[in-house]
Amino acid sequence: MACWLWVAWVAALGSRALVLAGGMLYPQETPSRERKDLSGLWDFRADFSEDRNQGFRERWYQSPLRETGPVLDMPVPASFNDVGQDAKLQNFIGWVWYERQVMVPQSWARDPGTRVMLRIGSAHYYAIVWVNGVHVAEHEGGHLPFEADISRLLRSDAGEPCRVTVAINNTLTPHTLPPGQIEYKTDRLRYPKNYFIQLTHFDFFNYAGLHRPVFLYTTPASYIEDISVTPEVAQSTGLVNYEIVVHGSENFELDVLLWDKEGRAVAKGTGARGQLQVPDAQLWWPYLMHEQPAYLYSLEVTLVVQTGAGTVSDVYTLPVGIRTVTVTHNQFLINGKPFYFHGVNKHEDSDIRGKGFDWALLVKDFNLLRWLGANSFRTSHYPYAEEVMQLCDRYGIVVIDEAPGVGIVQWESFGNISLNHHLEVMEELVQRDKNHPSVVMWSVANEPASWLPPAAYYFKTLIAHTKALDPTRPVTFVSNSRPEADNGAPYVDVICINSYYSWYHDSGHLEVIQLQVSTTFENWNQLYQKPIIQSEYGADTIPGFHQDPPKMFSEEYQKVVLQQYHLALDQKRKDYVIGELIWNFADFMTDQSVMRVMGNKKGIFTRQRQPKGSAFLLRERYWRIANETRHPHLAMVTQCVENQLFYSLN
Ligand code: GCB
Repeated sequence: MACWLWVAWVAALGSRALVLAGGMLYPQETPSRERKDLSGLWDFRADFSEDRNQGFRERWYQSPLRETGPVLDMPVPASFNDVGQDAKLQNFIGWVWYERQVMVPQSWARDPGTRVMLRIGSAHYYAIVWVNGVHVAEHEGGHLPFEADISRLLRSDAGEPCRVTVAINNTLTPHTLPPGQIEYKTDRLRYPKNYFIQLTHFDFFNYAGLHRPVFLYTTPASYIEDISVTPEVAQSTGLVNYEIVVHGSENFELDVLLWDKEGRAVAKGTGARGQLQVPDAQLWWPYLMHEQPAYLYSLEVTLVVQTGAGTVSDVYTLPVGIRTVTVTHNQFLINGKPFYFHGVNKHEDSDIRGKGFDWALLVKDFNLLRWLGANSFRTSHYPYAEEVMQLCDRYGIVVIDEAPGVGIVQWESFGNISLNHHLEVMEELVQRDKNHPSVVMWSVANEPASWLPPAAYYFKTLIAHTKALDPTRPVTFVSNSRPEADNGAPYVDVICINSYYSWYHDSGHLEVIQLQVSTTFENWNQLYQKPIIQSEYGADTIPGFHQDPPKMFSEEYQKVVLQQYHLALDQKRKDYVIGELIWNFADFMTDQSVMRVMGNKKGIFTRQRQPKGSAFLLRERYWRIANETRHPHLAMVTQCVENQLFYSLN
């Protein structure tokens, strides 16, 4: 269970954030820190026993896993579901066991001045971790990192391999995020003994396993625990407010240096808190909004501590983008200029690796996004890997950072147990992602049953808490409710609405889309006067299916759905509609059902990242919208793209 503790209210009513105990800086190699990546093959076993508890009864963590029974080779990072040929493992619910033996450098184990951390990027859903048979960590939630200090354990077993055991349970309950429930089928005429299935209220496969890198890393015993950076802009001067938390010493010096891309030190400071001033700052601009988007400075923090043994230092370097975000009643401003989200919704999903992190896939996705002219995406429906967020910073792709609050539709998922967990998850998410300039808004949930009465208190509390954690970013949740019935909408800064006209409603009737989209926008606008994002729209499309006149599931139908939405969006986007995010970037896997043909096919790219016809349509649109900024450089780029389209069409 995550255990952030409040340590202080820092000016609760001011613009300063609540300060949380503990940091979650991404492990980095620096002059004072080393890192070991535990990616590769791990030993693995799923506990198929009737109660799934054999592993705990027999204490599989106490000796090497292969000594307690057969093991499989399991790649990390990856979901365990799709790498084998066994349907039972693919659909397994319960505890699985991962184990890896690793040799750590002697200096790590022997030097009392070295702190060694074990950090797990994501273990879906509930994880318990042992090192050499000793319990070191437990964590709830499949999409955020957690870590354990294992220095003392290594010291007592110096010279021995370090055995890391992780037990992971993918069971979802009404109080997990996302919620789910186990349904026991007791009719013995229809189901075998002890038969149960996992029900979920979301539309993606509940992949599980060690989904992201596992690292061992070191810091000195006194170390930089956390850095928080909040940028401001005053005319042409960039202001970088920083706050540094040091652990392990009361007696220290902190030096802070801000480097530009050319390697020039442009500002410096000392102490745990301060403001750096950068004259003529290069702002962090979104992709296609500026000829030099995504400008990143580097904030180098050096901690110096005097110990009995001499001087010890710790160094950490954080990429920093200077940009501001403001929301008015009808605009979303980045650096004071109106920003229009023309982007996508994604999933962490691909063949074989499921939700497992993969650099090649990630780079391909970013290349596709930029090809498309997409300037943004939403991390539907859970936080993505930290490496994804780093690339967003680097490429200028703007992010709506979503918590795993998807499928909150049952009454009991609005109670205090669920709410408390949701508050903790927001703390973990903000703690992890607060310094990314690409993150411009938090989304606390997707399509909750916000029409239920308890949703009012739930979202009021959740959104207020998120704003207290981060007063610099707007907060939303994504709704599929009617405006007058939505009990959470009063608390959001931006209205995000999903709709599937001519798909789930009026199926096949393309002619109603424009009217229905416009009416929906008007209704929301009349009630709230807040900016609106069309946060999902789309149609399932089987690549290679063609029908003219268009019919559902054909490539032509998907294109017309998009075109009809675009007509309505174009009427309102100069007014109060501030964005459009297609559902979905790529096809993705779901549970099996009569509604899904090998998963959800609403991607504009296939699951293998090949374009459907609609990808070209969207590309033409996104570049055209970007060009409306009339930046000469962009006009040129757009012209090239149009020529390219022309040539590829003729
Ligand atoms: C939605 C959900 C998304 C689904 C999509 C669909 O409203 O937010 O998770 O995948 O619709 O295709 O049904």
